[in-house]
Amino acid sequence: PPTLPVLPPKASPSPPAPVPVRAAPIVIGQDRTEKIKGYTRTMVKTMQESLSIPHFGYCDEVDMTELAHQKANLKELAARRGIKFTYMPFLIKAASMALHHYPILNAIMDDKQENIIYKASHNIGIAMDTPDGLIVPNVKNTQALSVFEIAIELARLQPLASSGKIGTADLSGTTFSLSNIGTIGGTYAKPVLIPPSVAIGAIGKIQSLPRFDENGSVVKAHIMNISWSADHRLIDGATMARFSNIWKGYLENPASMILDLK
Ligand code: CAO
Repeated sequence: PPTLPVLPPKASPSPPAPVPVRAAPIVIGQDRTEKIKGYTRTMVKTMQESLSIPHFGYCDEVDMTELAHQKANLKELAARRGIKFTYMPFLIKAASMALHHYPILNAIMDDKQENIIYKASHNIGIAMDTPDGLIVPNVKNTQALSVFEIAIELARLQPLASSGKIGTADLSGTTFSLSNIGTIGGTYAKPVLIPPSVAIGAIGKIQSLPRFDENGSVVKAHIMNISWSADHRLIDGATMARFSNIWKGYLENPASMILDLK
């Protein structure tokens, strides 16, 4: 009897794309006045102050493929120690390590605009989206913390921020900031400085995109955009670009980060 052709096994269906989070529509039947308070009140004041600073922007893309390959492993290792692991601690540690090369980006100017104060602690502010609005607590002394210790500190700060219980100590003394808007979406942004610090970076969504490898072949890469803003009174574009290159280098080649870790 004729034999039936052997069909190739069916490829398992790819997982469905995540449904974008969409807030329930709020119908406002008539004008409503609401007192500006809480985190929004702070945002009004800080951003108003920020407006007096001449900002410039600098953007680049970072190939996160190596780190993306390590993510599952790192997540499992951290989970065994009871901590949820994301990219954030790496982004923060890489920034701190790059700040050692460009301490001017971790400096502030005194009120009279006569002196530059180079801050010894790398207190990296992290923009957090909470039910009550934007808040920027900082992870203190990141220059002395391991990537895992930064993850622990984020795990302490995040629930405090979401429940509106964050204290002044966690909010004050920011010397440099990162804002991971990519957790919500978007690629490039135009972040606004948090005075008196002189630089901030907005992290875009990591996307799977085609890129050329060193042999000229097209490969699937995990690409993340970074948008820096800096205070042009103290920082010039070349300094920002050189700092960004070091930060990017650590993230693209995590082994180089291990070499420089103290
Ligand atoms: N691109 C793609 N995926 C990302 C990502 C990015 N840029 N950043 C984080 N993710 C992933 C994480 O790895 C995690 O994935 P898994 O669940 O598979 O591990 C998931 O998204 C959720 O991450 P998270 O939000 O729980 O944690 P985080 O440490 O990455 O970020 C925080 C923490 C506080 C930065 C974030 O929750 C947040 O609030 N972001 C918004 C910041 C903001 O509002 N900025 C604007 C300020 S100006 O108005």
